[in-house]
Amino acid sequence: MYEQQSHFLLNNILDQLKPEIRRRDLRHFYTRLGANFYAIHSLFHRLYGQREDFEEQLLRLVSVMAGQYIARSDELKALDASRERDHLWFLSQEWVGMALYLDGFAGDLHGLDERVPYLQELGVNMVHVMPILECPRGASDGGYAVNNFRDIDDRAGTLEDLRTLGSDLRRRNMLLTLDVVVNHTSDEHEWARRARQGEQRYQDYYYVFANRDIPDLFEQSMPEVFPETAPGNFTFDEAMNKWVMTVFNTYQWDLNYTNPAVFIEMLDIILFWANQGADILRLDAVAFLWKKIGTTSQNEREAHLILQLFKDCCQVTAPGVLFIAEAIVAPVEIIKYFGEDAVIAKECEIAYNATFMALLWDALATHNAKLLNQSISNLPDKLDRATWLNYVRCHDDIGLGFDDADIRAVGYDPAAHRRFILDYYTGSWADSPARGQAFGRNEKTGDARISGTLASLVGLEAALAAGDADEVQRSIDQILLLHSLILSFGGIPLLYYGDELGTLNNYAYSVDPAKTQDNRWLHRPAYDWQRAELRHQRGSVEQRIFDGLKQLIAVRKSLPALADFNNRELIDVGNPHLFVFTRNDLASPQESVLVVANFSDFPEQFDLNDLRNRGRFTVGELRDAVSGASPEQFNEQLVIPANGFYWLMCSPY
Ligand code: OTU
Repeated sequence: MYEQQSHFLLNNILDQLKPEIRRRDLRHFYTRLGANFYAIHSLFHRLYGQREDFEEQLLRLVSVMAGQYIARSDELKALDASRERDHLWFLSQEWVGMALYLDGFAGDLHGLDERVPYLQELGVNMVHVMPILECPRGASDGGYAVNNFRDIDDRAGTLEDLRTLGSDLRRRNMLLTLDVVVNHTSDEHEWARRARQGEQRYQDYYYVFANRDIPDLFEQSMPEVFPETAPGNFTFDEAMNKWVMTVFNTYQWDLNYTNPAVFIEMLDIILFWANQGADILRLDAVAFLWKKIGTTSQNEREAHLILQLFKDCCQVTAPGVLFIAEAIVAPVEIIKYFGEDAVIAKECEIAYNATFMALLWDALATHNAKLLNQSISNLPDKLDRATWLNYVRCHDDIGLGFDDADIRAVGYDPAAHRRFILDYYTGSWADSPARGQAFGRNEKTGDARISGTLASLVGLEAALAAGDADEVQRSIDQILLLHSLILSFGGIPLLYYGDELGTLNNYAYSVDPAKTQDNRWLHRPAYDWQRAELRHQRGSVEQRIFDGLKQLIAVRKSLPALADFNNRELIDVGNPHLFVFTRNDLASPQESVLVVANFSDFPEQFDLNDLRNRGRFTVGELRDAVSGASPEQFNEQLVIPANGFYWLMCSPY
């Protein structure tokens, strides 16, 4: 019954499309629309079906999809078609990403174009350029407060520059990732300005309230994202004389997705950026898309429906384009952003593996992999056509997002353990070489997160200051150890700009009034390209890190076992310092890889016989794929150096 209704509606809509749309050759569009319409209609109906103008809104939705399909270039349409044929393309081990701030890395889009060879030298072939849209001149949350979703900030360049960069990257078989900040706009966005001028239509784009009644109800259960600098979730706007919901900073107004006009506008914007040549769109803060009184207003069911609807619509207009879910939430919640009850991703194909990231930092601070092993073995398998974005650092703080039950299961008290991790990385723990700072400390909950660059967090800053060569070496070993894991775990590794050179904290941010309140700027470096040249100087810190990573990346690309087909198996070798797993090459099992990582400051060992006896492997002549050498052994004991790792070629039975 229902499908018939949706077919009837679709035919009606097609009849009503404007003649200029109908006249075009839309064959592929119609095929995909036909295939997806039942889902689109159902989702749109679940979200907005109670409205009288529902059908009118649905017509607008389809018109937007058709309009952007018409605007899509032939080159991108051809890419869509080839990716439909090879629809698991992004699971390949050949992809290696880097996230960067354009101004800090290269100044502007021209500069970035010139620096592409540098990225290629390292082996990076996916570039995530963080927000470059028009944004406020002062504080803009690093561009995550957007003034205009359809134009590049003039400090970064022009739309034309972006399209040039996009086609340059395509020519080099590299991918472009751009952000779409779907949850909020800046208070300078035209919608916000018109809301302020009293236009009801635009006040309805946001959550605007005449008094504190509803805000107070929300506040009873909503946590605070930036408790120190933007406490509470609402801001009083003088011009409107009303309260507006601002979950992040006071100048970031949350969009109201109960209004279908907002959904349609944002879909149009998503498709617009797909049409500018983005291969992947990072959807920012997706956990926050739906607000409900009495809840945390994160991970709500409707937030998932919105994402599914974005995906279904994008699949019609620009099916080659992937979504990254940026949902830095609890482990069991993150995985839902691939889409629940599905075999292949029906929301976002890629999700930040914030769980793994936080666990890596835990392992480093504790010198053991207990919580890492425990938590990863508890994670459900991801869907088939979906993959993780694995990272060590990004432009944000490190949140200690592990599960309390897992912490208890390995014998720690959750509160005390989190306090220890925080003390360790902020350097207040006696034995800690880390130089991080606490971010987002919440006096009410005792919660806090961590800022600082990878190099400063692992102790390179302290080691260089002390002139301690051993400690310098240890920091470098740890930088490579962490990367060896994000490069082998399964998923797309996302390096963070500056980490490949061991960039230390940038304290200069504190003199900039637009940044001084936000210590995440510690780890958002401005490149010193002179220093980057040191990567060519043998023995320099920069060379040791850069070449180490370059080697790891090259080896990753050569090992099909490292592609992401749910082909990972965790192995308990009975040594808590070690994190061990296999990556099975499904096509040629003898090319499988045994990944072994040692988080201890001392050499560690495990018994290879044990593995053999358990009938899991034939490990004959051992060879480390990274160094090409045979690892040290004493009888059957495999020896792993302090903070060392191996990618061993092996054959599981
Ligand atoms: C994202 O952050 C961005 O990555 C941040 O740079 C922005 O400040 C923020 O959105 C607002 O646009 O929303 O789903 O703990 O991890 O705010 C998680 C802080 C987010 C960030 C969190 C994150």
